[in-house]
Amino acid sequence: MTEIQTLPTRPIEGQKPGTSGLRKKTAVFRQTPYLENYVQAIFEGIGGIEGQVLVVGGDGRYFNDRAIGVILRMAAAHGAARCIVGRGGLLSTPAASHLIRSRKADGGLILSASHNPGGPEADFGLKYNGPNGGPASESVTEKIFARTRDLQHYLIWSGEAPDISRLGTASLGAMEVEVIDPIGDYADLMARLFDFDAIRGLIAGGFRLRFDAMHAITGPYAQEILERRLGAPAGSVVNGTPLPDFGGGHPDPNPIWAHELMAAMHAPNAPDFGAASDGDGDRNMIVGRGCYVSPSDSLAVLADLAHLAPGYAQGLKGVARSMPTSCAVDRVAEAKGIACYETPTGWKFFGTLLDAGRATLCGEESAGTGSDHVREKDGLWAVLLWLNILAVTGKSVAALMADHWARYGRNYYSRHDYEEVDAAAATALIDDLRARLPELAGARFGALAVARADEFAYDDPVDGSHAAGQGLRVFFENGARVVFRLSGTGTAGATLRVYLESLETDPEKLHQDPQDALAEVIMAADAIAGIAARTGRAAPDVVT
Ligand code: VG1
Ligand code: CO
Repeated sequence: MTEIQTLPTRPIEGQKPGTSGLRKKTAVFRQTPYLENYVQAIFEGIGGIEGQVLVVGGDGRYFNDRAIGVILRMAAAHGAARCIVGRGGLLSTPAASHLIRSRKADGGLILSASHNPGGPEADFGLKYNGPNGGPASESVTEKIFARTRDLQHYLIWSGEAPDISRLGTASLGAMEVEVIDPIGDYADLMARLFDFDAIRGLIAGGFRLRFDAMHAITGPYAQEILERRLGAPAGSVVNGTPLPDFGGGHPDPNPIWAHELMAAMHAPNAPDFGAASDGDGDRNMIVGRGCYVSPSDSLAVLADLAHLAPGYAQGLKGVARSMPTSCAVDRVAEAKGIACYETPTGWKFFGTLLDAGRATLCGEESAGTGSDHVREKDGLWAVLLWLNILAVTGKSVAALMADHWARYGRNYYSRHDYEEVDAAAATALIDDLRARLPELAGARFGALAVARADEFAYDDPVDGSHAAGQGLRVFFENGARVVFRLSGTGTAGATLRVYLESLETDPEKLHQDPQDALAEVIMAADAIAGIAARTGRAAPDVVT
């Protein structure tokens, strides 16, 4: 007989969500009751799910299918009315966000560790999104974490979860499981926002594009939208079949991990436009022929020209960027006379601004851009907005960038990551620097003098919530800036992120290599924080 089982459990240490949900080694998640505990804590933390409708899906990484089986059985045991699941358990993060909104669901569970590698030896993750389709706020996240520390039991339906490989509705106890096509609704939304005729015309005229899905979730979405609906030749989408281990790579769209695309875009017969997305489809990388576009610059260009797409023809209500993201978009907002908000890292901080209609476009330096069409960043959305802009202006990516810098100046920008650093050493680096912040003003590092230094904290202008400890900032007198923070998405050791920026307005100096343009800031960053000495690393592991 199938029934609701109440199984005893004990709190598990460290189930603390980071920047975007809980991420751990797959092996950890697979060890019963690790996943069960966390799902129980989510359901308790949000006040129960009796009678609720939930969206469930993930990026297809190893353990995605089995984890969904557990989630469905637990949702049934907790009295949910219905779970809407992407066929095969697949849903990109932006598509899941859209589905929560369009179906007026009460929330959703998204299974992903995003840009982290997947597979039995790699990473897994789970996060809860609320009824607005966005990541749970800090306060909800805190409640979930509090429940993980106090669990006595979890509820699970004893029967098997239904087959989710075919469309249709099945039942699990009193709960319905509705398996839907993960792509159609999302593709329709994109068709409403962008001028597909104009993009189709561009492509029909010989414009060549290459989209690298990095063996992750966006492959089928990109094939449907770019190839089938917009007419890009078959094969324009590469690495388009989602694999449980993403082909052994990091599904992280940056010049390091998407080097295959970078090589193709710098080859003699390069396509006109290249793009890539990450494991769960919310990030994007944009490359023109021989021209990489930094995510911060991409946000600024999109903010400047979004009105060329039908969905944004009315103009933007405002823009928002995470604090470490370059100030390029601020200059656009200033010119347009619209508000520009500066939030902590992580998409959860944009939700209130989008819900309140204060911001239309948001972005992060980590290759995340999005708008109020959903409550997550959206990789393919950014690609389509770029294509729409290119179709309307008839310019190349390189020409658009040159125009942008000529008008607004160029915020040279780079992020240096030191990965899997000893956690104690990384924490000590940050703690010691925090203690020295008050003395830094006036100090000189090479050619640079410090104007001021602080630790970023955020007061949400909509709900008044306060977020402290969001990164150490050092501002120099010439307008340059360096930011230090520790990653909240890693699963081993600590990752130190150093964000470097300087503004250049001299028309003669707009086309340098960012590492050269930032050389003084890079040296100052090391002198200020003692990176090499404390981490034992002579150079960063990843430079983007
Ligand atoms: C990183 C990025 C951050 C992004 C987060 C989730 O966080 O820096 O900008 O929002 O990943 O993106 P952290 O704490 O490691 O710096 V995703 O596409 O991994 O969900
Ligand atoms: Co992601």
